[in-house]
Amino acid sequence: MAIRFVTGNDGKAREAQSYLEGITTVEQVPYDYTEIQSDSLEAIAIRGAEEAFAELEGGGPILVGDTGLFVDALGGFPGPYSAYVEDTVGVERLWRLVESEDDRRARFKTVLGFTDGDRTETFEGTLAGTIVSPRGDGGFGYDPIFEFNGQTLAEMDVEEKNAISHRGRALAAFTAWYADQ
Ligand code: ITT
Repeated sequence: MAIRFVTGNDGKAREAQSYLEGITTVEQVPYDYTEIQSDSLEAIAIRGAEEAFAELEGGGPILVGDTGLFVDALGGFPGPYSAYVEDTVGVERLWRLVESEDDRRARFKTVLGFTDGDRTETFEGTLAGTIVSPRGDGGFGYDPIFEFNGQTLAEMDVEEKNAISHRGRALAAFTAWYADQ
C-alpha cells in the first residue's frame, strides 16, 4: 500500500519518494492536522500521524513530518514554533535577535511520525550549523540564515541540500526501518 505523506509541500513528498524508490510509492495528502502545543517534535508528530490516520479515508499508512530550528543562545527558540515565528517575526528579524550573541550555533531537527494503525514510530534527523546574516536565493523558510560548512542552505542547490539535510537524514532512518518490515 502507498504511504500517504501528509504535507502541503509537494517537494517534500517527492523527496520522500526518492528515498523509498523501489520499496513503496509515496502519495502527497494535504491534510491540516492539529499541532498540539508541546516542546517535543516527537509528541507533535505522533499526534499528527494518528489524527490523520483516524480522519482520512483509505486506511493506508501515514507519514507526517515536523521540523523546528533550535537556536542555542535562545534556549532552543523557535523550536516547535518555527512555522509560527516565520509567519509572525520573520527570518530576517530572527537573525537580528541572534546577531548580538557570541554563540550563534543552531540546529534543525525533523521528526517523521509514521503509523499504520497498529504501530506508531518516530524517526529523527538533525543538522547542526550557525545562524548568519541572510544569504542565497534557494530553498525556503530559514535556509538563508542557516550556514553549514561555509554555505547557507539557500546557497546550495536542492540535491546538495537534501543530501545533508535534517529531513534527508530522517527519511534515510525511516527508509532503513521500513525496508526491513
Ligand atoms: P508541512 O505542510 O509539510 O507541514 P510546514 O512548513 O507547516 O509544512 P514544517 O514542520 O516542515 O511544516 O516546518 C516548520 C517550520 O520550519 C516552517 O517555518 C518551515 O519554513 C521551516 N522549515 C522546515 N524545513 C526547513 C528547511 O529545510 N529549511 C528551512 N526552513 C525549514
